[in-house]
Amino acid sequence: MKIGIVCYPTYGGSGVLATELGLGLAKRGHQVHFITYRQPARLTAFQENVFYHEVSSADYPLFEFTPYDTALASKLVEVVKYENLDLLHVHYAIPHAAVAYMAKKILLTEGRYVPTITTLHGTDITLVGSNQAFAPVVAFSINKSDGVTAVSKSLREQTYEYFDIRKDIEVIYNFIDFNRFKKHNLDHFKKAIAPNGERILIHTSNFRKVKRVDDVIRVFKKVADVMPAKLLLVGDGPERSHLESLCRELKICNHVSFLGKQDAVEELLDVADVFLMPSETESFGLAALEAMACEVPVISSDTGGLPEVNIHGKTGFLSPVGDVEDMAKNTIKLLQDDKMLERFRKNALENARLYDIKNILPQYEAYYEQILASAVYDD
Ligand code: GMT
Repeated sequence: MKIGIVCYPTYGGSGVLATELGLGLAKRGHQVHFITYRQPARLTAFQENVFYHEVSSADYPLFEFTPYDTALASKLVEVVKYENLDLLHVHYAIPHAAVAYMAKKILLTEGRYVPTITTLHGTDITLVGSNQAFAPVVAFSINKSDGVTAVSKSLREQTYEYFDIRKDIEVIYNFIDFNRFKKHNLDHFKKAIAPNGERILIHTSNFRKVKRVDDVIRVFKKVADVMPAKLLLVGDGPERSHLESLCRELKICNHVSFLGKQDAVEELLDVADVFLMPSETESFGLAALEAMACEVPVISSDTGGLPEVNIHGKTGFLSPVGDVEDMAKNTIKLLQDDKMLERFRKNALENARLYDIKNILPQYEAYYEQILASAVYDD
């Protein structure tokens, strides 16, 4: 099959997932064409069957904002036509679902029909998509996609709740590649970070408000008050300097390391005892799955799709959003009981195996086949 993949090329979960999906499909013999405004972060080396088409939008003094949507639609038309693509799979509805629809309509004027599939990732429905500034276009373009997938049951339900959707939404969960995310037992690394055997807590994200990294720091403070502990903060984003001030205010700077964006997240997860994800909303929580694959239990909020991934009392603990007290209590309970921690580590790995890329990729392939077989042009 020849598949066009459109996504955000950043370190964000939707871009990471779309890139890994494309690379995985290419390994299974499909021809994959990434169409993005920059080389995707995880598209780093040559791979057979993988092609990359950069969308460059012309600048002009009249434009305060460059018209990316128009440039992307034009590029999609070109790539579908000249690379003879069978389908377009766009990740994150805004603006990709609407742009794909526009490209589809343009191609139709030339007698060429290309089915489009939109994968909903989270904030394209919740925080951003439901905002009236975008909502009418989001609803329209989801209804005009030939196929729609969501990364959790919770996100599918939220989509039906927020919009008037007249399509079946298929749930295909996020996945993990165990060749990369697995326990390596990097003991020398652990000694460097926690020389006196301190417990290691970790959080990875893009440090936006929705991730509630303040809560990570406040939970850590409560844990560090009762046991020697270190906190690794991986990633970067708009909240960073505010978070640094919070650490100074709580007088915990010596125990907190801001590591910035890291490529080898799996090496840091390898040394961690607990992963913290107190997000305000989270459609799935790919970062939590990455932690679980490395045998790290998860202390998270109970929002969105997190209860589908992090099983309360088995792979970690869930608490209401913002309940720092409960999250700290659960973390301390787990870290004070070696046997429980070991059991939770094994459970986390076992649960993560359900999301092995080897299980999920065939679900996408089957869905592609289904859409190709049933797509009917609907004006
Ligand atoms: O976080 C976002 O705003 C968008 C998106 C991204 O690009 O990082 O993240 C979402 O997609 C991931 C991959 O499907 C999910 O694992 C994340 O849970 C989801 N983030 C939110 O829902 C906040």
